[in-house]
Amino acid sequence: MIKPDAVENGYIGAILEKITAAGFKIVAMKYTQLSQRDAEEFYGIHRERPFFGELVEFMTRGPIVAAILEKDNAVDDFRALIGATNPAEAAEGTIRKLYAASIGENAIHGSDSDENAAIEGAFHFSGREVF
Ligand code: 3AN
Repeated sequence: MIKPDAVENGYIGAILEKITAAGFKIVAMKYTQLSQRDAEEFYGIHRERPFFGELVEFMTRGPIVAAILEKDNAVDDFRALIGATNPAEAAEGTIRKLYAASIGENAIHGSDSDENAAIEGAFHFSGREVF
């Protein structure tokens, strides 16, 4: 997901350019907005964390771009491309270093395993929206 902060700041195009230039194939994509219920479900694993309320509020405040990406070693390579959760710790040239302002508003989400990628893909897309 390209998160609400990056959408608000006009970074959709630049971020998609970095993703495709890094060799990822976009197999599904949509411009949408999460409801409170959607965000609570998507981030259910963080429900007990102190930042959960803030995270849900942030993720629902405006539109996002959701996508499913394909590549060999996609999870690890995408996490390398986006950089550390905290942009202050993200490597030079990573998406979060370039386009994110804080750990709470960090521009982009990437799945942390193939298993979660499948769950998160099915959360956003029906079978006929995946190519
Ligand atoms: P990542 O997105 O790098 O996998 P996670 O899964 O640890 O990071 O956290 C999920 C999301 O929760 C982050 N993308 C960020 O928006 C938010 N988050 C994580 N840690 C904090 C924190 N300490 N304060 C505020 N928000 C946080």
